[in-house]
Amino acid sequence: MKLYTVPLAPNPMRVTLYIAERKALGCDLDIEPITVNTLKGRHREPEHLARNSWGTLPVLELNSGRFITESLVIIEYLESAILGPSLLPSEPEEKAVARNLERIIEMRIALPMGQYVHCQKSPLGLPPDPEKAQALAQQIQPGFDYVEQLLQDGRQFLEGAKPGVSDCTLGAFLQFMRFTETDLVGERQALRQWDERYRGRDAVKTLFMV
Ligand SMILES: N[C@@H](CCC(=O)N[C@@H](CS)C(=O)NCC(=O)O)C(=O)O
Repeated sequence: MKLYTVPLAPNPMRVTLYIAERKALGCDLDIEPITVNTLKGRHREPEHLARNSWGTLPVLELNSGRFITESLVIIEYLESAILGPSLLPSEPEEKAVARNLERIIEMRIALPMGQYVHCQKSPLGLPPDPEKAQALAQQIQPGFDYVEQLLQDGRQFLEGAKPGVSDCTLGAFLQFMRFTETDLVGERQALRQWDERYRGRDAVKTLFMV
């Protein structure tokens, strides 16, 4: 399989983090990463549009030649296709709780965070929009409050004792926030400690650029 990706961008990064976590658990994931240079606009060129007409990254090319273009679906595909220790729980109720948390983080934090970064200091060169950035920064706060509350029971990672798919999503988007050299986490100590704990692990620490 091939993973078309780009460093720093958060959706590709959450898949990269997921792959690193599975490898750290001892799984043999035979996936070749291929960088598509978004700074040069390569994701908008016919070669990439043939893989994904939306022009976004990541894209997973399956051995059959088909393409999967949504990061969470890529992760779920790898969960079911690559046997061995995995990140999502197998028991249905636990799996639903883990997926539920991942969706909350994506919708309440990750989506506005992605827009926020592009309004502040877009790696794609989009024009800054400080007013919109300010509104997005406010929009993210309840999501951070939710995570801060969740961590109050002393859990090490977002879903419990082990890193899960939620950690990959939040970790990738906090890296993207750091790219703007801003900090929207504020006084939330549990979230701050989670961030340090997650980033300090061997599976993750060499992957982050900021
Ligand atoms: N829903 C998609 C979103 C992918 C996405 O928006 N990727 C960004 C990078 S984080 C991208 O390729 N942006 C380039 C563009 O839209 O031109 C997913 O989760 O994979």
